[in-house]
Formats: sequence, C-alpha cells, structure tokens
Amino acid sequence: MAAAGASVVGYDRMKEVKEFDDSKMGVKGLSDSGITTIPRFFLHSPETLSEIKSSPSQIEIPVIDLANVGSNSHRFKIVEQIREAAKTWGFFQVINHGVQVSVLDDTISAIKAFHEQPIEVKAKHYVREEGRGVMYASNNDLFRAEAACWHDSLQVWMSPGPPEVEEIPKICRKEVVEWDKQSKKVADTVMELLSLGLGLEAGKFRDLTFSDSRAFVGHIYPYCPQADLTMGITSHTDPGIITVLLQNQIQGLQVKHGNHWVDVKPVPGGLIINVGDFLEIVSNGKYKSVQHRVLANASMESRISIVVFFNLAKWRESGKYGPLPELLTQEKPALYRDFTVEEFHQNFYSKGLDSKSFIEKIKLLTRPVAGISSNPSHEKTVTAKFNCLRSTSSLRTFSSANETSSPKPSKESLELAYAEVESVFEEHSLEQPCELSYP
Ligand SMILES: O=C(O)CCC(=O)C(=O)O
Ligand SMILES: [Fe+2]
Repeated sequence: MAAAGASVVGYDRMKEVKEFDDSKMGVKGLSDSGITTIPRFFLHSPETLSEIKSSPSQIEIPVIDLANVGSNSHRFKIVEQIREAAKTWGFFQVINHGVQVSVLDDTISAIKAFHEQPIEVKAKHYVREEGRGVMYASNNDLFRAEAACWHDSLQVWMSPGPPEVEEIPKICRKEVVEWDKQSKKVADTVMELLSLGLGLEAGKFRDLTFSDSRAFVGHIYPYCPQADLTMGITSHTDPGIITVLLQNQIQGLQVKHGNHWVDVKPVPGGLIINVGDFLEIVSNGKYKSVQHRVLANASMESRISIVVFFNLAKWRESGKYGPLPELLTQEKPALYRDFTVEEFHQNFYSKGLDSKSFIEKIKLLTRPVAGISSNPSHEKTVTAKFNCLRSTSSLRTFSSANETSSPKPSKESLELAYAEVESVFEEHSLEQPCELSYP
C-alpha cells in the first residue's frame, strides 16, 4: 500500500483529488455508489493506521451535571469539576444543560437530511471559500492535508457577519439558526464556569467577547467500505476557545488522554465540550487543548456530528492576543508570547489539520536553554533575551526572567540582543524553535 503523500510512479494524486472535488459528490456520494475499495488519496500512512488499531482505554471522559448551576452551593462544586476536567482532559460532556432533547434530535435530523439529499441538490452549495458564508464540501483541508478523510461537512459562519438566512440550505435552515442560539447559551454558561475556574469573574469571557465568533459545522461520516485504511477526521486539536459538539448515537470520536485513546461514548442528551488552542493560550496553559480524532465509520448507519466552534473574536483594540495578564505572576510568567490574528490564521490555513502547531510556535522558553553557553548565567541571559525577542509583549517576559528592571527595552537594545542570540544559536548549531520576531 502506498503511504499517504508518497509519490508513486504513474499516480497523479492531485489530479484524483481534484476530480473528486469537481464531482461534488463527497464521500457520501462515493459511499452510496457502492464502491468496495476507497480511492488511494484516502489512504493514511501505516503509522497512523497502526495507531488506530490499538484498543481504546476503558476510561471515559468526565460527565458534568449542570442541573442547578444557578444555585450557589451547586455552582461551587460544578466550577471545581469543570476546572479539573479542562485541566486534565480538555474534554467533558455536560448533561442537564437546559436544551430540550427534541431540539438536539431535530438538529441532528436536519443535518442528516441535508447530507442525504441527491448529489445534484447538494452540489449547488459545494464551494471552498472558508471563513465566511456557507460552505458545503468534503474535507475542509482536502488540498492541504497529506491524506483525505472520510467525512463531508456543511459549514455556516454564524458570527460575526452571519450569511443571509436564505443562503443556508432550506432543508436545515431553521435548525441551524436555532442550534446557533442554543449552543451559544450552553457555551456562555460553560465559559462562565471556566472563567470562575481560573479565579476570574464569571462574566470575564463574555466581556472578552469569547462567544461572538462562531462557526457551525454539520459533519457526516457515512459508511466506509475500508474503514481500517482511512480516518473519519485526522488527529488534531481545535484552534479556538471552546467547541460544543452534538453527536448521534454512532460512536467514532476518540480523545487522547495520556498515552491512550479514549472512546467518547454518546450520552443521551449530552453535549461534548472541548478546550481549543486559544483557550490554552489565554489561560496560560492551565486549561489543555487535547488531541482528538474520529475513526472512519464501519457501520451502515451514518455518523452525524454537529460542532460549533467558538473562535477568536475581536478582543483587544491592539489586535494582539495572548495569556490574560490577570493570570501572570512572577512565579507563573507567560508561557506563550502574544500574537496577531493574522499569524493565527496564516498558521491554520497553511496546512492540514494538526495538533497544537500554533501553540508550539509561540511557546516561550521558561528555563534556560541548556548547552547554549558554558556559563550558566550567560545561558539564562540569552534565554531570557531570546524569549524577549520572541514575545511581542516583550516587557513581561523580560522582567519576569529578572533580566532587567528597566521599564522598556529600547529598540537598539532589542536589536543588540537579537544579534547576540542569533550568533549564539549559530555558533552552537541550535535550531531556532520559532522565527524571531520583535516589536
Ligand atoms: O465529529 C466529531 O465528533 C469531531 C469533529 C471535530 O473534531 C472537528 O470538527 O473539529
Ligand atoms: Fe475537532
């Protein structure tokens, strides 16, 4: 079998991918056509495939009961549970969240009905313009990923700047609009609890407009005739603040916990919440964004999941984002440098789904880089300077590393430090963990 992305003589992978995309049939169309072998561009690497065979751990993600969240005595306990779950799992299910089961069922049915329409009906919506409006396509990252996955999605960027309601396919229009409202309500409650869990005011996340940028995604994972050769969705972390996920009763989602993959068993009436990369960053690493994936569906019944991503919203006038200053102390300095929304998007749209690549890019060094110099105090200095250069909010890191008591390093001193760090890295043939940037 050819490894994903490998070039094979006589096989023009990009041509096949393009033909598939042009057909607008999606994997649902392929599945319905009765094929018994899947096209080669869906095959994942032997490493990925061997990993999906490992039997999942029997433990389960925490289930948190939100009943009585309004009462002070219950709230305290729920905050504790949510904090623990967001810290150790990055994933949890909530029950008694206040949304009626009939609304959950109607949303799932409407998305299923959309995907079950004839190809020519759905094809009218088949576009690849991400970030706004309505997009129906197979695999968002079809042209960016090394191997395609066995799912199609309908996406609606609901806020800010929602599409004209008529742009949303009629068959699920009412339900999409309603689910956006309901999932936001649940997210607002969860965000209050997460905010309290960080020792901040309940309304802090709302004030930071954390629920103002939302994308609705209705996935279908139809029957796959060779489910052990591909994935439903490749392992990844979600980029935003939190994700609210509603699924039907067909299992497939798995979450990484320690070294194990854990099945997320559908809980009737439950909603799954997970922490995204952005929340890991603003919480300065307290809450964890965790890898998850979906196995390709081997059952004849389609798996449906409805995901609402709460993404980066306009938060600070400066357009810079980073760990919340309220959470930083001398003992707990910033673990990540500030970044711009452009940098964030550039990273997301430059490759297929992956895990924490953005977090890795902006991670600051919290300990001196060993081996950088024979003199330990020089090591510390260079590391701090290096961090200072990586951080657009350089002051914070600079002073937290006790490097200087001066209020703000001048551009000249930054340039000198930059030159010094560069030469030390070069001298020791060290790989720079990220591009150097300075204000
Ligand atoms: O379908 C699912 O259960 C998960 C989907 C997912 O992880 C995503 O869309 O980011
Ligand atoms: Fe995800």
